[in-house]
Amino acid sequence: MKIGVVGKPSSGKSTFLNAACLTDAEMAAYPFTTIRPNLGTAAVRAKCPCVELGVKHCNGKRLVPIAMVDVAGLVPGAHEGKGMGNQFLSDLADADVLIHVVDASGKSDAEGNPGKGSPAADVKFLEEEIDYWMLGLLMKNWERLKRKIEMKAVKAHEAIYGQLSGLKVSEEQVKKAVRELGISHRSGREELLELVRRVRKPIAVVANKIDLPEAEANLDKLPGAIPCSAEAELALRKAAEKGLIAYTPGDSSFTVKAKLPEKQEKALEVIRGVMERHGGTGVQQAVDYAAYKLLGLIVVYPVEDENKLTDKKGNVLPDAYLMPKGSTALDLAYRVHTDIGDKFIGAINARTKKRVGKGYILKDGDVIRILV
Ligand SMILES: Nc1nc2c(ncn2[C@@H]2O[C@H](COP(=O)(O)OP(=O)(O)OP(=O)(O)O)[C@@H](O)[C@H]2O)c(=O)[nH]1
Ligand SMILES: [Mg+2]
Repeated sequence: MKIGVVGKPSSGKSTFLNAACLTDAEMAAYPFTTIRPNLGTAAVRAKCPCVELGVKHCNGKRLVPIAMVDVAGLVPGAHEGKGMGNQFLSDLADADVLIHVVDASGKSDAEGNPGKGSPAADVKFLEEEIDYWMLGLLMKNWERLKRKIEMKAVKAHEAIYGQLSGLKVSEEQVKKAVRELGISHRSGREELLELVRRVRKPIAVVANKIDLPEAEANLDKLPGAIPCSAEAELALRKAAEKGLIAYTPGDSSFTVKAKLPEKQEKALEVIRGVMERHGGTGVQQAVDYAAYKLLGLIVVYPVEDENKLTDKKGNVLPDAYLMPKGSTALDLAYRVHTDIGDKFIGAINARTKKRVGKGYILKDGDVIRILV
């Protein structure tokens, strides 16, 4: 699973990535600081079953890894080659979900330069860029695909899914949209545009720079957006790494553990105020929202001993995997290793100690031993 971080230049994408992944991507107050994509590993919060099942692992707050990519800024017309053009749209191809980092302060224009911006317009243009990009991919081959559909060599949804499958769109959604829109070999640009709107990757909108009063004032223009200060989260995570504060990503507050210089103490108190107003910095909230609400993922814990809940070496609940809802015991086996999937003969639900078959639908928080 992978989260793509998108938005116009200078909206704070790389800061968001660094805050979520503790990476060292370059951040700066000028557009197109990022050109080549930055990769990191973020974490989704989960309730570790260790507490409930009485084994020692953590305090119940589990962080499950998820890949994240931060790409170059998008400007209106990117799909036609404006700004950095289309390249970074391909950098997003294998993302399952997007987090759109909007500069909610409205203090940068559409190209990311200091000036007047419209956060609401930013949300719209970004969606359009993604749609036109996907439309472009479809239109490029539409004449050929159309003929195949007309000759009944392939069904419309198969042809379209085949063309878009590299983008990690859902086959089910493509099928549903093709049916509902009545897409056939007679369909044209407008109908295909409506189709890509329906099947594109889900997008979580983040109202970034909420530490600035201008951003706070703009929140009502971004309905449904998650208020966020990537800069605050980054500062907290760095301070926590140095042992200066106690803070777990996603917490609504933090505690200071060391005597700090006055300037740093003041900066932290400003951050505390932002967190009090919004229930946290918003970075972890956005990652969790993308994973759980938009992708509907569940977390599953494979073990090799269903009684001690350990692997062979005695590590308690060693792994946690994010999986799509509806995944089966066999899917989990393949996720652990292709070999394990090939040799699968059954599984044991460690909570009930009952044996389950390959078709068993995994539940969030399941602890499973796979039998090979
Ligand atoms: N006040 C405030 N500034 C922020 C926040 N997040 C990022 N910034 C600032 O915004 C500027 C741009 O940040 P980047 O993370 O480089 O933005 P980007 O979207 O990756 O930019 P490009 O790579 O150029 O597209 C920097 O000066 C950051 O310090 C935030 O939450 N609050
Ligand atoms: Mg950047």
